[in-house]
This record gives sequence, structure tokens and C-alpha cells, in this order.
Amino acid sequence: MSILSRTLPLLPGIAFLAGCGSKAQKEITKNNLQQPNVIYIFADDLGIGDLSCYGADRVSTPNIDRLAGQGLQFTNAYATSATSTPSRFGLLTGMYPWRQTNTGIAPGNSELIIDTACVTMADMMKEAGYATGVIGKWHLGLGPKGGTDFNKKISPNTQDIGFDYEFIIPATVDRVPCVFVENGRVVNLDPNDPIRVDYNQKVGNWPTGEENPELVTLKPSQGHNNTIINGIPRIGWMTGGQTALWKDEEIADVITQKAKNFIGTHKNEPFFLYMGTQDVHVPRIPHPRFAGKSGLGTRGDVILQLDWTIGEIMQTLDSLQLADNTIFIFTSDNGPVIDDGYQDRARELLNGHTPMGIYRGGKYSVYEAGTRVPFIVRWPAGIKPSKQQALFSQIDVYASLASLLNQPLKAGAAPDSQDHLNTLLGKEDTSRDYIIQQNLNNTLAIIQGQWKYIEPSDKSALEPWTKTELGNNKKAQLYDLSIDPSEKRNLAGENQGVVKNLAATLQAIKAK
Ligand code: NG6
Ligand code: CA
Repeated sequence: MSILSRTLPLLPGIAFLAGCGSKAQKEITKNNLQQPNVIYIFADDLGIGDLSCYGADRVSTPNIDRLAGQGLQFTNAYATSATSTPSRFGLLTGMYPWRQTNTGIAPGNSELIIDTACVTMADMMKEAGYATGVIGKWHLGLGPKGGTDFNKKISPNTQDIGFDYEFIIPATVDRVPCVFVENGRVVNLDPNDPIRVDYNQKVGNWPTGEENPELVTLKPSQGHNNTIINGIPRIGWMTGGQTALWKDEEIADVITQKAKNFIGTHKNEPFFLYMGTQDVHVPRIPHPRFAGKSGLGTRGDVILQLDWTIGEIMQTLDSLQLADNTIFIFTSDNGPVIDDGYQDRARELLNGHTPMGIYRGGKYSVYEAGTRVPFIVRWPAGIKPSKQQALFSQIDVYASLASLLNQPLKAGAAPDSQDHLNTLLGKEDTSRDYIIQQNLNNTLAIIQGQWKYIEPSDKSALEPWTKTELGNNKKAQLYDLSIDPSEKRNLAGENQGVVKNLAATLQAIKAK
């Protein structure tokens, strides 16, 4: 508990919400130490088998490989959750998303699901004296309860939870509205052509995939049959905002340029850039210069595009001589999926490529491929290049960075985040005591030592559309990851004692 929070009387009207601290305790003093810049890049749905530095041999990612070669490459790092919204929530709040009810996959007009009272990782960095920015995929909602009004200054936005600058895709690229938001305002919006968005019923008269399938240039395989934007049928209906619509093949260029600008603008002060790429989420629309280049269809092409983005950021850091003192974290929000709802022929064009690596499940799943993700940390001034085998969770990035910056955590802030700075920087290879994994249905698993226990669930075994094995089973599951990382043999029957202990540990963590 900080000194200030002990002496501050609880201000009336400032409630203790969300279980992740309260800005009422914010200290005004700034920490003036020589601080490294921090860049955190979340790729979307990128698998641990999708990068050549993790063993992919059908696709080549030279820039990301170089980043890994100059830094610490984790082999046992986890996202908190197997889908985007909860995973991002966990990272930025340091609180397991399943502690809050509204953290499932958010629609494009969702309210901001992080309470503005919450002390986020961005708040923490800002207080440590950093210029903070968020660029690219957001997917944590915007605006007040009742949803987002895209026609006026959107409030609250990310600037109410610690970011000085925002340039964001509100949700995902397969969800309306297909517009960028910069500092609370839709970019290029003509006020005479207001945006309307609905996730329950059609609004306006723009064609939909359902009514006008002949108009689509990319057919859905599941869902994705509402309003057609740029020939692509999306999830949700929209109308208006014609001049503000993004061009899908230009998104990587646009957000990469914004990231470069942000870095350039803040080159003389410590900065924290949180960036979400739209790659490699569906719809996978590469810029023409990447189209057809991977030989694996568009899923492979957007991996090349993603690698280009990382190369551009690296190059920008080099040219500004910032690379040495920038902590560059590159990872994914959840595991990979092959057909995620469009007929992009991803499966038939795999050509032997294995996005999941040796792991079971995939995006949506509590099996390993759902949350075990690529995780690379480069910091030339502070990290010796090597591999890191320790168990590590993205939930700990918050407390570990706070520790690096000597920022005391505010009372209640980042309640599930632990300081594992030495593991993050490769000074030691100490594993986290346990890792919690979460699937689409909020079924949880706990990994401790060699064991992984998945709690019983009566939810469906398969994700209905992708047919991914979710890991749900009415019976408890127990795997020995040290000899069975692919989770093939359920050993719960013969290890009742281990099951009982892990179930109790998981229960205690839930109840915390
Ligand atoms: C699913 C979508 C999928 C993707 C996912 C969220 C269908 C059939 N599937 O409901 O395409 O958008 O939600 O992905 O609509 S995430 O990575 O942002 O969590
Ligand atoms: Ca995702």
C-alpha cells in the first residue's frame, strides 16, 4: 500500500470498483530515473507454430526471428485467455478477466469494459513518467454503459484509462464499425453522414452478406453475414460514415505508420507503446505487396505482413538510436485458428504448416494451443540473448514492469499480477508458481510443475463453428506436460491426490 493511499481519506463519490485499484490514490510525483522505453505488441491469433524462430519451416519471419535472436525467446509463456477481449483485459488490468462478468468477446459497440477507476498498466506507466499510446486493435469497448456513440467525442475512451494517445480499431477487423478512432473521434467522419451500429438488427440499407451474397468478394464459412464493407461481410450491422471506412489492405500500413510517428514524437522521453495488430485475425487481407507471397494463402501472407510491421518498428528504433534502451515485447493475444469464419482456404493451403505446433486445441481452447503463445522480449541494454524456458504469464507483465520502474502498485491494483521481473529479463529462469488458463466458456485450467489440471465442465466439447476442442469435459482432466505436452493421456484416474490438490489450489485462487 502506498503512503498516499494510507493517508488519503476515501473521497466521496469515488467508489472502489472493478477490484483493480482506484485512481483516487494516484500519486503526483514522477519517477525521474533513466527509464527504458517499452513497446508491447499483441499480434492477433498468432500461433506458437507460426514463426520460423519457433520452428515453422513453411513460412519465414526474418524480422521477428532477428528480434528473438537479439532477445529472450520464451517457450513456456501464456496469455491469460484463449480469446482476445479477456486476454487484453488481463494484460492491461493485471486482473484475471474471469473475475469480472463482462469480459467475453466484445461487440464493436460495447461500452468500455475496463472501469475508469481501475489503475491500468498504462496508468502505472504514465505515473512513472512515460508518454503512453495505444495503436491498432483495441477490443475492450469504448464509451459508457449502453454502448458507443461514434458520432461525437467518445467518452470514456482509452485516454480515461491511462493512454495519452490513441489510434485504434474499436473491436476486431471482422466487426463493425470499420473505422479508426483517434483520441475519441472517428477519423475522417463526415458529420452529415452519421454512423449507426447495431448488433441485434439491421440498421440502414447497406447490403448484407445474408441478403446479397452475390456482392461479397470473400464468402463467410460461418457467421459473418451482416453488413458488407469493402466487399467483406462482417459481424454486426452499420450504416453511415462512408468517408471514414478503412481499406482493409491498408490497415497494416496505417497502424505501422502511426506507431512510427508515436515513437518519433516521443523519442526524447520515455514512452510506452501498446500496439495491437489486426494481423493475423480474419478477414485476412494482405496488402498487394504481400498477396500470394507466402504460398500458404492469405493466412500465410498476413504472417509476412505482420513480420514486415515488426521489421518497420525495429528499423524505426534503429534509425532513432532507441533500440538499445527499448524493451520490445512481441507476443499474441491467444492461439491460432485456421478457418475462423471466412472461406479463405486457409486449411487447404496450409501445405504442412502447423500453427499450433505440437499442441492440442487452438484459439478458444483451454488446451495448450489456446493460450501458449510466442513471447519475445528484446532489450539490448538489459537482456542477454537466450531462450527462456520458465513458465511465464502475460498477467505478470504489469507488476514486473512496475518493479523495474520502482513504481509501487496502488492498493488493489493488478491483483493477480506478480513481480517476475528477473524471469522477464532472463536474469533467472524461475517459473511462476502456477499458470491459469481460460477457454471460451470460462473453463479454467491450472498448471503447476509438471501437472496441468482442467476443471470439469458440462459445456460443449467442441467450439461449434471451428470444431476446435475446447477442453470441456464433465470429468476432471490431468496431464503431465513434462512427458505429454500434447495432452494426449488424461491421468486423472490414477492420480486422484494430485487432482484433489490442484482443484483445491484453483478454487483458492478463484476465491481470492
Ligand atoms: C467469433 C468469430 C470469429 C472471431 C472471434 C473473436 C464467428 C463465426 N466467429 O465469434 O471470427 O471474430 O469471435 O476473435 O463469428 S478474437 O480473437 O477477437 O477473440
Ligand atoms: Ca485474438
